Amino acid sequence: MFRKILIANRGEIAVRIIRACREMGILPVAVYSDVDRASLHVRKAEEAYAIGAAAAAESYLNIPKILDVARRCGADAIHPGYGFLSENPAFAQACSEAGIKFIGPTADAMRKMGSKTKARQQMEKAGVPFVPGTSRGLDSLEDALQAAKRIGYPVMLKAAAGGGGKGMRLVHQPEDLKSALEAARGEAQRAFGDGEVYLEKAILNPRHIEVQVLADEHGHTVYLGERECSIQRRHQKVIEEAPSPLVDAAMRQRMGEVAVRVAQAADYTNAGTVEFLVDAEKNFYFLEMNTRLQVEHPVTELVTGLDLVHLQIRIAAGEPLPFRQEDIQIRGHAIECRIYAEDPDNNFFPSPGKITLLLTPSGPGIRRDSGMYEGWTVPLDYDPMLAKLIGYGSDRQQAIARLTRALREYFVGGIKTNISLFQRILLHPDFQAGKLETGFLDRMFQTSSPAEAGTDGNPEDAKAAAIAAGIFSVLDPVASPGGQNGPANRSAWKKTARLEGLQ
Ligand code: MV4
Repeated sequence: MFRKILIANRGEIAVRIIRACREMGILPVAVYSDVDRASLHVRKAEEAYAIGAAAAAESYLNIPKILDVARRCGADAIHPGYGFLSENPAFAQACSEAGIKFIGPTADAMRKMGSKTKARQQMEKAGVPFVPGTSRGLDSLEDALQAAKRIGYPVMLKAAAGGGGKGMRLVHQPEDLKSALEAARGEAQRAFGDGEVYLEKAILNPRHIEVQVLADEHGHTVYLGERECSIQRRHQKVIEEAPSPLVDAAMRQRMGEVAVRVAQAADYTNAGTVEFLVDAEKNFYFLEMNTRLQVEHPVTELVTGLDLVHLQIRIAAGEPLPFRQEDIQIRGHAIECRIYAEDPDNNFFPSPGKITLLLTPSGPGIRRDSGMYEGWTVPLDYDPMLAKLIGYGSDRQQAIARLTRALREYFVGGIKTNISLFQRILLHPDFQAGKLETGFLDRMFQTSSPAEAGTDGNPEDAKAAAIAAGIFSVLDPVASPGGQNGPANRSAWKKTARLEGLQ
């Protein structure tokens, strides 16, 4: 087993990995950029090394600097977390050449899954269902027109080199294909340095359901159930849960077995996630494979009772999986909220700054994976995710009840956060009913502002409602929907009491 592991990351995931190291008696080593000197992961590590300026290219993406620290401190292995270098084959390769174990898949496995067209070619070989489309880049407009005609509109243009929606264009008719193809190519080139674009049949209003897989270095591959990740904003996941309200035991087994075939086709080892698009008829199609531990791994840990970071480290140390597929049980329900330093009342602009007060939730069924502490200053230089708040219960209703209770307890003073957004989502009737297709948030933002809710669009009523909402938000800032903790429906006696107090 490793004696010392370097964590090539920051924030909540670095803290998460440090915790696993401590529990396994492994010394955790942190690296940090100039603005992260006082951050939580540095404080919790056994040793910490400055690696450069705030810009990621000067620090968390700087392979030579990170490997130099690994050599100097005598690290046996490196855990990349997610983001940064976690899916960079050159980094995995460099670790291996330096004799330092990369805790993740091999560079080759990453390369097979990094290009979406290469991944689709792998899937064809493995007999995995994927969205009808082209398995190579489009050579010309003529090529695209013929492929789209064969597949049938609407079609989706996609960047071969990327994910996350960049370079993606939905095309409903042939006349629109030329401009969409040029736009997709340009965006892909700018985002990934590779303008290769391919084409798929568009799945309208899809669900995003992903399967966690785990493979050791002795040929054993298992799936650990699925996660529902359809509630996204601009291709960023906002809330994730396990199990998916849409998936029954039979579908879980079918998706799991396909996910295992995907991993085996790529000679995959360690933790990975196979993403699927699911249509209204519950058909599922391979979308892409993420060759890293994901942000939302805690919901899988809670419903399986497994620690995925422990297992990643054990697999990297050459141990066989300590269980078989039939030993894996899904029990209860877990829902995760990604807490961001951003202002939902100001177009979600980042809200960096000093955390002057931090009231954190706990109690039954609450897990908090956080990189924050009171007095810490949130830097502007990185992704604004501060923490993840996860509610676990014996069923979905209890998980929701615990999570909404915990969100009311959560207060971060000195900066804005999106905590109030989650109350609105979790209390939304469509969410409670499990109606989670990917357009959920767009619909919620369009229809649930106070001015429109319940006034069926009558302008005079809408104006009156807006004034009323404005008055309440001034008189009771904590309870206003945009406030940190204020669920839109703060109880009447609290509002009355506060109003009387003010008169
Ligand atoms: C699609 C699609 C519809 N049809 N592919 C979004 C980013 C990347 N993960 C793939 N995505 C999509 N691919 C076809 N053929 C719709 C989306 C999509 C989406 C998918 C899952 C969750 C949220 C989404 C939001 C917008 C678009």
